[in-house]
Amino acid sequence: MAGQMKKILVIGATGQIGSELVSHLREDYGENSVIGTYNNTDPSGDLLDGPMEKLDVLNAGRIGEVVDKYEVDSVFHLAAILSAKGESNPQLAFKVNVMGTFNVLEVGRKQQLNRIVIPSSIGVFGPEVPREKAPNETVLRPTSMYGVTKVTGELLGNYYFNKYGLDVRGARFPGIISYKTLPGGGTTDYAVEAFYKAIEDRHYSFFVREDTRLPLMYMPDCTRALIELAQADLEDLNYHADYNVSSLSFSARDLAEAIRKRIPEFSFDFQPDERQEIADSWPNSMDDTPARKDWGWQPRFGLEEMTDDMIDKLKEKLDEHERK
Ligand code: AKB
Repeated sequence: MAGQMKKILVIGATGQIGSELVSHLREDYGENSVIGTYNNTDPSGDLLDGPMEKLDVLNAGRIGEVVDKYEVDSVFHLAAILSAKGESNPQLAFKVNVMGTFNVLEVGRKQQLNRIVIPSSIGVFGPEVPREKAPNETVLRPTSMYGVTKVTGELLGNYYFNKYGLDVRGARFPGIISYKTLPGGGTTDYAVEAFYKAIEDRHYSFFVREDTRLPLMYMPDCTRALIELAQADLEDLNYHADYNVSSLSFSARDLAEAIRKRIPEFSFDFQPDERQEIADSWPNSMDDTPARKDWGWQPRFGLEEMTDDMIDKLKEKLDEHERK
């Protein structure tokens, strides 16, 4: 049932995670063995070092065609509408997230793919879940459409594994902090925007309260988690589409102070908007014991290391843009 990953399709390759995952996978598997797809955002930079295809996840036939063309055996399906954008257009979020995932799973079933990896999110949790160390196994009653679609994706993934033997894997990711590609339309976007604004404008108005504490993760840990989960032995996995993966947990004020320690002129305030309600429905931290036990998950970046690295790399990137 479980085969090796040799030809990998990354759907949503121009997004925040995809744009970094593709280069890591190409380092490991070879440039021509990792095919990226994009829809609304054209690819640029190192994404163009290997094959790229335009693809809409709502077009199942086209997914099948690309899988055939490159003899793909494994898929990372990253295309999704995030939580805040999903609340302003729940119908679109349902269509893209649920029907897109369904289409990918159906292609996986019909074309007998070896592996499908689909990130889930802390969005699956709702207000009833323990705020601290939300367990892997708990009631999933999210209050956002994004959460509804992510729970559906997990259930579908587990269903396809049990019913058809399709090797579907997924982890519940926290908010991801990164400097290469901006996230678009998430509730945890403040944790990325704060860095840009601190460097460019020296001021940031957080759109959440200062005591808002959420699970977060630095991108190098995120791409490593995805690859390690994908490479794990199937026999070791006690879960499939729904592993908690935990790393950082800090408040908006903690983040602001960590940035100010490195950029003393940085000033900030807190002006919560409608995204606060989504943030309040999510836990502060997750218990990821099953991921640690089953496939050896271990985060590497703490708040201090992440902040140092983020500021260095982002300054480099913004300087380079200015020079061009
Ligand atoms: C969002 O805020 O919607 C995402 C997520 C936590 O899944 N970053």
